[in-house]
Amino acid sequence: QGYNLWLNYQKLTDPVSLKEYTGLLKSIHFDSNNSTQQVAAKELQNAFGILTGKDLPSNRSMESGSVVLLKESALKALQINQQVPDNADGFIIKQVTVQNKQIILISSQSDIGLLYGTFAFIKQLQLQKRLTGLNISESPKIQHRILNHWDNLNRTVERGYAGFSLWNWHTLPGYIDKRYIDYARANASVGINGTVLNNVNANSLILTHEWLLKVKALADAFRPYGIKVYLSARFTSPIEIGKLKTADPLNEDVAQWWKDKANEIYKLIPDFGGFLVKANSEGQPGPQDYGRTHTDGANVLARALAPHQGILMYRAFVYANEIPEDRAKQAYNEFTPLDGKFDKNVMVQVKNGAIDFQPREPFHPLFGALPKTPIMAELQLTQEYLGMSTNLAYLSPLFKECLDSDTYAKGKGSTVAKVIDGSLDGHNISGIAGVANIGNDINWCGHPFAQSNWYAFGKLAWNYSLSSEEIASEWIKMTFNTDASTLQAISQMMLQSRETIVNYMTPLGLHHIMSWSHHYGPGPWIKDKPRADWTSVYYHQADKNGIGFDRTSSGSNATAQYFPEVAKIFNDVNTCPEKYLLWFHHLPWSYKLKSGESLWDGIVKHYYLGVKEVEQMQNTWDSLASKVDGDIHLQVKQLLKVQHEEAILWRNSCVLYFQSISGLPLPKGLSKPE
Ligand code: GCW
Repeated sequence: QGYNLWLNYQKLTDPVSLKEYTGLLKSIHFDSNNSTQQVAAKELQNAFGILTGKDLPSNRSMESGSVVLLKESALKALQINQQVPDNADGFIIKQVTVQNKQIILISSQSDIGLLYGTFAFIKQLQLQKRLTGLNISESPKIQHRILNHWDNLNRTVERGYAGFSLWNWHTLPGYIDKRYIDYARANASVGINGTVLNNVNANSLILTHEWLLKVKALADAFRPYGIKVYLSARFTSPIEIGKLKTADPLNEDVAQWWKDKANEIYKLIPDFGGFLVKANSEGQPGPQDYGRTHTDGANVLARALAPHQGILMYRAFVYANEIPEDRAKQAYNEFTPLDGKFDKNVMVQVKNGAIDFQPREPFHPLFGALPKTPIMAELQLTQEYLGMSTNLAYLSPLFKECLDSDTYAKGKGSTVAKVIDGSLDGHNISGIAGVANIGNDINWCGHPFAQSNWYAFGKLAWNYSLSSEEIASEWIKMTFNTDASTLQAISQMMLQSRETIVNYMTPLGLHHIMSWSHHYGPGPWIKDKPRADWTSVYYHQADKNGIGFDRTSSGSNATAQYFPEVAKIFNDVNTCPEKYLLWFHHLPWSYKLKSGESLWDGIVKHYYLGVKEVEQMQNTWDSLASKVDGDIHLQVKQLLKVQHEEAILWRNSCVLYFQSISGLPLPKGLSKPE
C-alpha cells in the first residue's frame, strides 16, 4: 500500500470530468525517437487509461483531440505562434487550434520540459480540472533541485527510517530494478532534477571504477527523466583509493588526481552533475587538516569538474567542539571571510537553521551573508528530529518558514528564497537540496504521510511561492482520491502537524533536547558527553533561576550575525517572536509571556497542548475510517497511537525534568504527569 505515491491513478468518479476528457482527448502525438518524450507519452497513456478507462493511442500525425508534445524549435514550421518560457525546464500547456484542429499543446525548449508539462497535464486530470481554455505556463525558480541521499554503500541509511537504501549495489550494474524507474518518475513528476546517491559521510570506494560502473547504470536509468546523478566525495579519496600520500588541496598530484577522476567519471556519465562535500565537520577529513581553507578544498574539486560543466556543492555544516564559541555561530564565522574566493561552479550548501534541522529554528544567518557565492538551502525531509517515521509531520510549513524569512541583506524583501534562487545577488546558478526520506519500504517513506514531504520539497523547489495549503490539498487528492470534506479534514491534520510536534518537543525556542546520538525521544537531561555541544544542557541552560540560551549582545551575540533589522528584533526580548524566545534569550521562569502567563506556565502548557493536539488528530483520523483505503487507515491509526505515546513521553519527561530544576508547581488545572 502506498507504492504509487501521488501518481496513484484511479478511475475518475466525476461524470463531468470523464465526459470532458474522453470527449476531448483522442490521441497523443510526439517524437517517438526521443527517450524522454517516449516516457512522457507512456506515462500519459497509462494515466489516461486508468483514469478514464479509455485508450490514448499515439498518432503519427496531429488530429483534432491530440495531445501534442512539441519542442519550441518545431512550433514555427507548423505556424504555431505560442510563447514558451525562456527557461529550459519551463513549459506551456494550452488548448489551441492548429490547422483547424483543436489540440492540447504541450511545448517547451527542451524534452525534459515536455515531460514536466506532461506530468502537469496528468495532474490536471487527477485533480479533475476543466480542460476547455486550458492555459498554463510554468518555469522553475531554482535551477538545481536535488535530493541528497544519506545512503551508505552497505545499504544502511544514515537517519533513514524507511528501510534500507533503494540502491541495490550488489545487483548493479547488471540489474535495473523497476523501482529505480518509479523513483525517477516520482521525482520528474515534481521537477526534481538531481540526486546525490551516497551519504555525505562518504566512503571513498564509491569513486573506484568498479563502483562508478554501478553509478553509471543508475545515471542511464534516470537520464530520460531528466535526473542527473551526483556523488558525495570523501576529501581523502586521493589517499584511500588513489595511493597518494596526501589529500592537500594545494598539492599538484592531488589536483591532478581529482582531474583524472573527473575525466574518468565523465567518460562513463557525460552529464554527471558533480560532487557534494562534507569536510572538516563531525570528524570528516577536509582541507583544514592540511592547514588550508574551505575555498582551497572546494576549488580543487571544482576545477576538476569545471571543464565538464559539473558543480561542486560544499556544505557549510561545520562546527567543532574545540572552538570555544556558540555552535550556532561557527559556520558564519568560518565562511563569511571566504566570500568571493570560491570558483564559479561552487555552491555553498547551508542548512535551514544554524544548529541542525530542529523542529523549529530561526533561519541560518549565512543566508544573505555571502553575496558573492551562490548559496543552496539544505532542508531535511527525513524526520531525524521530528519523530522519525512514527510521527505525522507535514514539513512544508517548516520549509516555507525558512524560505519566506526576510534576511534584510539588501533591505526589506530580501527573503531566503531570493538568496537561493540567485535573484538577490545576481547569480546564474541556483540550487536547493532535500535530505531524502526514501528507502526500500513498500511505501517508500515509512510513514504514509511522509510521502507528502518528498512531494512538497519538489513543489517548493520548483515554485517556493506555492502555499502549504495548496501543496497539501493536491497531494491528498492525488494520493488518497478523496472527496472534498475528507480532503479538508486530512489537510487540517497535516497543516497543524509540525506545530503540534514543536509543542510537545521543543516549544518557545527550545532546541536540541532530544535523546543522545539516535535523537529519538526526549533527553533534556543529557550532559557529560565527550562534546559539550552534543549535550542538551548546553542548549537549554536551565537552572533554578531560568532557562534559555542567551544569544543576545549580553550573551554569545549570535544575533549580531543577522543583518541589523533582524538582529535588532531577535536581540530585544520584547520584539523577539515568542516561537524563538529561548533560542535567543535566557529568561527567568517568572518572565511574563504575551499571554500574561509566566514563562514556566507557558512552557508547561505548550507540552500539554501538544499531546491534546495529537488526540485531536487521532479523533479526526478515526472519523475518516470509511473514507480512506482500509490498509492505509489502519497503518496511520496505529502510528498515531505510537505518536500519542511518544508525545506523552516527551511532555512528561520535559515537564518533570524542568520542574526538578525550577521547583515550581504545575499551572492550575493540569494533572501531574506520571
Ligand atoms: O545532525 C547531523 C546528523 C548526522 C549528519 C549530519 C550532517 C550525515 O545527526 O547524522 O551526518 O547532521 O548533516 O552532516
